[in-house]
Amino acid sequence: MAQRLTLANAGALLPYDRSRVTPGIVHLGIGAFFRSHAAVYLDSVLKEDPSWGVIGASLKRPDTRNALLPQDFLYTLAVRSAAGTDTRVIGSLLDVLDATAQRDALLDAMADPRVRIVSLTITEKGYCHDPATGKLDLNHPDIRHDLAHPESPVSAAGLIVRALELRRMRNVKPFTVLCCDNQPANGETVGRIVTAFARERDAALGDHVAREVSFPSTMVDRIVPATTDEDRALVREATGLDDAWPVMTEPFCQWVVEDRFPSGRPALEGLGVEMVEDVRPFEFMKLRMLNGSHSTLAYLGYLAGYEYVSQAMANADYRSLIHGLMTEEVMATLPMERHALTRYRDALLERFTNPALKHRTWQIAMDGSQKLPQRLLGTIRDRLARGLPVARLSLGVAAWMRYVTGEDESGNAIDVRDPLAERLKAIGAAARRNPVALVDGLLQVKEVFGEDLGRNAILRSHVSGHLASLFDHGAKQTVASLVGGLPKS
Ligand code: CS2
Repeated sequence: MAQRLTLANAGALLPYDRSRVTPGIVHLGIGAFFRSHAAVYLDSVLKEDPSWGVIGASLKRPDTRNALLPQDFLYTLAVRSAAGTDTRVIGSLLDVLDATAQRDALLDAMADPRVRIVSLTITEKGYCHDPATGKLDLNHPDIRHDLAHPESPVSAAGLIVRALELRRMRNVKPFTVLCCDNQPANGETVGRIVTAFARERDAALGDHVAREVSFPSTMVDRIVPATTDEDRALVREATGLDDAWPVMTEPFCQWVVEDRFPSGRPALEGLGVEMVEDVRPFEFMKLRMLNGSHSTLAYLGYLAGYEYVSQAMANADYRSLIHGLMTEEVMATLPMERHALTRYRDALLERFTNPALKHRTWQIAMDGSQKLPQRLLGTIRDRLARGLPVARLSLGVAAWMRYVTGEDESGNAIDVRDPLAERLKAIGAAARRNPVALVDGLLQVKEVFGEDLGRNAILRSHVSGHLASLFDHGAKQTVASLVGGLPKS
C-alpha cells in the first residue's frame, strides 16, 4: 500500500513554505478544471508572494473536500501526451469548503479582507441564466431560494452578493469577481447576472455592485478529462503516493485576462498569462473554434460509438469535418488574421488527437442546452445574416438533437445530462423519429435558439436534412457523405 500524499511526505517538493501561505482568492466550483489551470499558475506565484493561496468551495457536493482533506489539500497534476506523463504536486489550495454544510465558513472566507479575488468555474448552468440571452433567470429555483433567504444563499450569485454585502457592512473593499467559465464575454455576463440579483434584493446594494465591483473577462483553455481510477493508479505508480483526486491534463495551457483588478492581483504576466484590455476576440475564437468543434465531435462521436475524442479524430471523415468546420465556417466569423487562425486550428487538431488524453465524448456532450448558443449558434447566426452556408455547423446542431432524444443508434438509452433533459426527451418522444417534427419541437426551445433562430427556415431545412440522415444511416455515414459532397478545405 502506498502512503497517502500529505504535506509531511510531499511538502518539501513545493518551492515555497506552505505554512506561510495565506488566502488571497476564494474559488467557487473547485473541479478538475480549476485545479489544472488557475491553481497551477497560482502555485507558481507563491514562492514570490505567499499571499495568493486559494480557498476552494464546492457548491453542491462534498466529494472534493472529502478526497483532499486527508491529504492537506495537496494534489498531483499529471500532464499527459504521447511522449509520457509528467507529474507535479500543487499546493496552492489551502482548504476546500463544502458550501452545503459550511456556508457560513464560506461567506466568512469571502468576506475576509485578505481575499481580493473571488473566481468561478461553476459551469454554464451554475449561472442560473437564460443561455440564449445571458440574463438572470428569476424563476430558477436557486435564485428564488436566495431571494427569499439572502443570508443563506445556495447559488453563486447569491453567495457573491451576500459576501459583497458583508464586506460593505464591515467597510472592506469589494473583491474582484473573476469568471473562468466558457461563456461569451464571461466577465460581463457574470457582472450582469450578479448586479441583477443584487438589484432584486435591494436597489442600493445593486448600485453598490454596479459601481464598485470589477468583473474582468477571461479566456481559459486547457483540456481536462474527468479523473478515473485508472488515472489514480497511474499517478500512484509515477509518484509512489496515493492521491484520491489527481487531475489529468494536456501540455497546452492558456489564460487571457482583462487587467481590471482594483483590489490587486497576483503577478501572473511573468508566468505566460496574457493580460489584455479586451478579451472578447480571444473568447470568441476559443468558444467557436475549440468548443464548437468539441461539441460537434462529442455528439457525432458518441452516436458513432466513439468513447473518446481522440478515437473520433482517428476517423478521417470526422477529422475532415472538423477541419472544414473551422476553416470554412468558423474562421470567417472571427476578427483575427487568417494565418493566426490557421495556426490555432492546426494546434487544436493536434490537441484533439492526443491519444494519452482520455476525454470522453459523453463528458463534453453534457449540458448541451447551455453550451450550444455560444459554441455553434452564434456562429450560425452570424453566417446566416451574411447569407453564408452552414452545412457543417448545422450537422453539429442536428447531432445534438439526435443525442437528446435519449436513445442511441442501437436503441440503447443515452444518459443525457442537461438541466433541460426531461423537456428535451419529451419533445424527442413526441416526434417519434420524424426529423421535421423533432426539429420543429426543439427549435421552440427559446433558451437555446432564441426567437430568431427558432424561426429560421434555412437552419430548419439544413438541420432536418441532417437529422433524416442521422436516423436513416447513422452518424458515421452521415459525416462521410457530408464531407464527401463538400469541396475539400
Ligand atoms: C469541453 C471543455 O466539456 C466541454 O464542454 O468542450 O471543457 C473544453 O475541454 C475546455 O473548454 C478546454 O479549454
